This record gives sequence, structure tokens and C-alpha cells, in this order.
Amino acid sequence: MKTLIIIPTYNEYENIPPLLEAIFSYVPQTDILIVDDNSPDGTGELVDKMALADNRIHVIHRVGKLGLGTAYVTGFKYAIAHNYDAAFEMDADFSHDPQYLPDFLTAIEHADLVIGSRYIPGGATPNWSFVRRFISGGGNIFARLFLGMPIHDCTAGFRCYRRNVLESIGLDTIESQGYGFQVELAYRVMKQGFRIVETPIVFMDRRVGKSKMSRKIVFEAFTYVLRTRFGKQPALHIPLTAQSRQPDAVGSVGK
Ligand SMILES: Nc1nc2c(ncn2[C@@H]2O[C@H](COP(=O)(O)OP(=O)(O)O)[C@@H](O)[C@H]2O)c(=O)[nH]1
Ligand SMILES: [Mg+2]
Repeated sequence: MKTLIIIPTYNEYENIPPLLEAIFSYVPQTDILIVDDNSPDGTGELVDKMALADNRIHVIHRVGKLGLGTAYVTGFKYAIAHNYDAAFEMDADFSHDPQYLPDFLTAIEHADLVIGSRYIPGGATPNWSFVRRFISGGGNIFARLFLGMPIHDCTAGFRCYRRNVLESIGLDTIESQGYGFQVELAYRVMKQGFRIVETPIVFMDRRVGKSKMSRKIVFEAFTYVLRTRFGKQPALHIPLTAQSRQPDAVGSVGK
């Protein structure tokens, strides 16, 4: 299976070299696409140099900080255009441990979307305070109940999609950016009837650098759920051509 790992970056200079080395140590056959938003710390130039030395590494440079959601949409379109069979979403800061990548590749053989889940047996957030757990865990229960999604971790950003999913979910009409982006995508994938599987991950806090997520991004996710539940489905503009399959085929895989 031809696979692309998409990593959006904004000021991740120190994380990128050890991260890419770790990824290739677990999954040497995959390609990596960095979508850099003109990071002031020189991440983009660094990846350009690494790409010259390794043809598995690819880079897209954007003009400025345009947000996580559009960075992934840009990466997904690259994956479609270059005929990858599957594409990953992965953060640059080691919160998403590369050791789990082989689990995703095993699971995607029998799924359309694999989500790295903190909220199924084997998953965890060991460094988190009670307040952070409450906000993230509560947010997930809220989205699950209001949107009827049988997914335990729908804000998770460590994922693997098959290309046909990316081609079918209307990438040009996605509205959200941060955690809301992850919820919106999971919802669209579910509505199309694709098979979603969760695989457990232990989510660690970022090693170096700063988080770019804000309260505004948390609020956006919250309002996305409410708008989608109580609005006239404004957030679901999906082409009618996609085929439907087993609507409730959601499961999880063990380690
Ligand atoms: N290209 C791009 N990457 C971003 C942007 N915002 C965040 N990122 C990257 O997205 C990933 C997750 O962001 P992070 O700040 O760690 O979010 P947190 O884990 O929720 O605190 C990291 O790899 C960031 O460098 C953005 O506006 N553009
Ligand atoms: Mg992070």
C-alpha cells in the first residue's frame, strides 16, 4: 500500500529531524509530506534540505499561518493527486508516537479510516491534569451524543484515511480548523457509511516548542457540534456520488 504521512508544521525546527528519523525506523516504506506555513524558525528550509537527501520526504510551502485544517486539506489533495492509497494525519511534536504507525497500517487493511484513540482500552493521556482530561473527555462525550457518532475519540488528530474516503467527503466545503476539523471529518466519514476503526494510543505532551491551539479553537469545535446537530445541516455539503456502506461498522483493534 502506497502511504503518505502528512505533517503540518509551524515552528517545529527541533522536532522534525528526530521525528522523521523515528517514523522511518518504524515504517521505512512510507512517504512524508510536510505542509509548512512559512515557519519563522526556519522549519521549511530545514525540510527542503532533508528532502534533497531523501526522496521519501516532500514539502509544500504555504505563504503564512493558514491553520491546521487547510494544511491537511492541502495534504489530502496532494495524496489524491499523487495516487497514494492511504494518507495519515500526524502532529510534529511527538504527541503522536511513531511506534503506533504499524498498528494503523495493519488496521487500515480492513477499514476506511483508522483513528488513534486515547479513550479506548490501551489508550491514555498520562501527563494531563484533571481539568484537561475533563475538557477533552467531556467534549468527546458531548460530540458523541449530539452527533450520534459511535467513536470514542473524535477530536483525535492521529489518523489514517484511505484515498477513496478523501475523494468522497467534500474536501472543499470543510469549515472547521482545529479540534472541530477532526470532528467534522469523522462525522462526514461516518455519514458516508465508511468503516471506522479505533486503535489505542498513549498521547504524550509535546516534547519541545509551543502549542498553537487556542480557546477559540476549542470553542469552534463546540459550536460545530451544536450547528450540525440543531442547524439545517449547513456543515454537510458532500457530493452525492459516493457510495454508502455499512453505516454502523465502527470497531476497535487491540495492540
Ligand atoms: N501548517 C500549519 N501547521 C500548524 C498550524 N497550527 C498548528 N500546526 C501544526 O499542527 C500540529 C498540532 O499543533 P499543536 O500546536 O501541537 O496543537 P496541540 O497538540 O493541540 O497543542 C503541530 O505539528 C503544529 O506544528 C498552522 O496554522 N499551520
Ligand atoms: Mg501538540
